[in-house]
Amino acid sequence: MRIPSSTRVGIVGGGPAGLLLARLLRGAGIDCVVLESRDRTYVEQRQRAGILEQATVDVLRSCGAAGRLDQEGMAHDGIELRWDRRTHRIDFPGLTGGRRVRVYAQTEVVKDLIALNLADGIPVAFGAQVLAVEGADTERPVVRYGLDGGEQTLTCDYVVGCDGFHGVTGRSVPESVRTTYERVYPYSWLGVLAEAPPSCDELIYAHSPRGFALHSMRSATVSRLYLQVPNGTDPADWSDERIWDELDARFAVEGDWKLRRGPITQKAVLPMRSSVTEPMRYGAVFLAGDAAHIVPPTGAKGLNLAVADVTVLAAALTERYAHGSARLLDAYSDSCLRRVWRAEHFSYFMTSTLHTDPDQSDFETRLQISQLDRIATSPHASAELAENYVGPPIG
Ligand code: FAS
Ligand code: PHB
Repeated sequence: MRIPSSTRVGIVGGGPAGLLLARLLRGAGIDCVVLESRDRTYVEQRQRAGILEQATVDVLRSCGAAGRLDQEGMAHDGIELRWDRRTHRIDFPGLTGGRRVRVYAQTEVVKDLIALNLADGIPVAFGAQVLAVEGADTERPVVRYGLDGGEQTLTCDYVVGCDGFHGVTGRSVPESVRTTYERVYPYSWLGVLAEAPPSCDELIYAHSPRGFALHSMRSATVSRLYLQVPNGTDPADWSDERIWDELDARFAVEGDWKLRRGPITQKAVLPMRSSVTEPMRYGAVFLAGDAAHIVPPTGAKGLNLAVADVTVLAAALTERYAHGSARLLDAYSDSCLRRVWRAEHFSYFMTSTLHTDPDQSDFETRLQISQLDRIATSPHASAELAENYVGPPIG
């Protein structure tokens, strides 16, 4: 595919944020280019999120990217919390006036967006390593990138950094105007993909003295599971049997529920971090998704926040080009950060309530148990969790 040397909006990163932004801009008749450093196969296979909020589903539908999601996505009306061999179900529709979530893997969202964008002729360059974004404080910022052994430039009206936590676009925001708020957690997640039918129709979030565990799924035959492990854990130290035995111990509950086992096909350790970079805009450069903020995956917010950011930004760019007004562009950072900080707090709440910090005191453990008891016995506490989990409308 020929990549032009100039465009209206240069998008750095071809993950969900960059790919969806490109699709929304194309729908508004705004030319853009996506520059992705990895190859297509790598981006499509990268195991990540699994839960889509209703607002995310609505946006994907609005731009014609929900065909397979509507066929294969699994609507979920609740989650189960487990602790102290007890269980409590959070009823999303009952507590939020009908809202629910869908299980549909990020890998599938990315595959759908790439196929649709390429079919519509949106320039998506794979193997394009962005080296720098220059002139952020000018009217014609330039993206410098390497492709096929040579160096190219892309001159833009605007550049949007959708290049994730380790991206380069954020560096074009001078340190003098940039503030990063961060918390690194004293544990990580060992995530596994197993050829085992889900052991429950819904997700199970389990608190245990041995550490947190999460039961999720990808289909009727594939389970997605996570367990809290020390930072620096090597996945190779965890045999299939050790993983299943540990999950069994952490999901233990009264009654005859049984964890269904099967061959584990993927194992990876991912660190847990909360991080927000403010502002999410500097001059002609905008940040969206993980390039601007990171949440621990306990609240299933990362992908959904990325979708919300680019939906707000696409509307702002549409107003700019259709009506010549920069009003929404000027409001982008503040309006996104309100949603971001709400999701940061919820993700921190779910993580600190459900995980067992190796250095925590017995007093802190009792506080966690008390919080879980409160959720189980108070419809207001359950509703607060449900509202945050299903997420607010976008805009
Ligand atoms: P992404 O990181 O997905 O995409 C950024 C893209 O930019 C990548 O494709 C990268 O290759 C590219 N890029 C980077 N630097 C570049 C450069 N210099 N030039 C060109 N391209 C460049 N969220 C959940 O809600 N639930 C989960 O269970 C969950 N699990 C996760 C597991 C892991 C291991 C990680 C890292 C994240 C997880 N997340 C989860 C969060 C995740 O889903 C992100 O929120 C989501 O990928 C955000 O999408 P993007 O902002 O597009 O960033
Ligand atoms: C997943 O299915 O990958 C998943 C679901 C919920 C989470 C985190 C990950 O909170």
